[in-house]
Amino acid sequence: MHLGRTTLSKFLIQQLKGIEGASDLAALLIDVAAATKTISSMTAKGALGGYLGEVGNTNVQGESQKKLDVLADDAMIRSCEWGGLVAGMASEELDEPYAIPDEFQRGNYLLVFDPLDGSSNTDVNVSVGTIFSVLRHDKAEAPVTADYLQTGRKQVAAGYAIYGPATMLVLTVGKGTHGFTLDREIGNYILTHPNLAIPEDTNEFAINTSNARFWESPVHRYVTECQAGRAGERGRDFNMRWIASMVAEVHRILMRGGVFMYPKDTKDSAKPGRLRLMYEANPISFLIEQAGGLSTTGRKYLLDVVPEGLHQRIPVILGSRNEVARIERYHLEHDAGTDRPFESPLFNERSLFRPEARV
Ligand code: AFP
Repeated sequence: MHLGRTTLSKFLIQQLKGIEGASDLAALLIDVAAATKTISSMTAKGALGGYLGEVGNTNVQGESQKKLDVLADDAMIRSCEWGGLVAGMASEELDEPYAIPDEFQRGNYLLVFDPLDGSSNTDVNVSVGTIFSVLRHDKAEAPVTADYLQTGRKQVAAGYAIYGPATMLVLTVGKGTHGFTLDREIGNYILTHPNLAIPEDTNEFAINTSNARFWESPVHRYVTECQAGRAGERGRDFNMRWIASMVAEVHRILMRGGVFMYPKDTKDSAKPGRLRLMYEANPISFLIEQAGGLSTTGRKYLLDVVPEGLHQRIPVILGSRNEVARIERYHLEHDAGTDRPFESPLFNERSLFRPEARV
């Protein structure tokens, strides 16, 4: 692979050699990439394109739709519906799966996507992204919702585009996780980050700490230990980040390691987590595992979760292998009742708050 000269098309031809349906899958990923270029140009124009602000209604998630949510959803559908490659599509923005119009042939893939993740950030100019997942559909009949409910292990491809200072596409077809940067002058994605590998250890965690009162105790235990820094259990200082755009958090973790947590919490009993399994957690987990990281609900690998609904939410803890394994151990110890009574390390024998420690 020649960095700086390998285009997405060339890369896919080389990566997909010997994979069943290689040419159709490559063609589909090129169509997805084309949609992300359209979305990139819209997010880059911002207010100048009249793309900011709300549409004025809510989506199936009960969240207010941004104009860019709808435009990005439309870009993904228009780019991928005509090529005879997909049997159907499912989107965060659509209550039901999208049926391919009769005028177009159906193919053997299901495309599932969040057209604009982090869209609450669009009006404040923070990086957002498109997340996509590709599953197979080997039936002649048009897919029904149940055909989409496959575990994450069944994905044949997954990726995201991140619309940041640079627009990048990060994807996997099951042979590692690779990053491409959009060269706007030639309108092509160029391979710039082949074979991404997440460091096994990290000193950086990402979680929305305003939800701390809703967390389960294993999460409390982990975060409190990180906050205690070198005076506490972990004996080293940690850093925290929270961008409120999952794609941006995950991209940082793929680039330099870290842990991202949107865990199960008691904020809303109807929602075991905030993130959606089919078009956020599963594709991202595929990328993370292919880059040597771990992705878990806290109690099981995310890619092994059997979906129950198209818009199902799920707890997500992912990133650097050794830290995620520690957090999972804390969950298992909690469930087994073997975790020692949790005391804040700020007041233990090594704390800074001992009388003689006061200077
Ligand atoms: P939006 O797409 O509604 O902005 O939600 C983004 C997201 O699903 C994910 O990208 C973030 O990590 C998470 O929500 C942020 O959630 P909080 O707003 O609760 O921090």
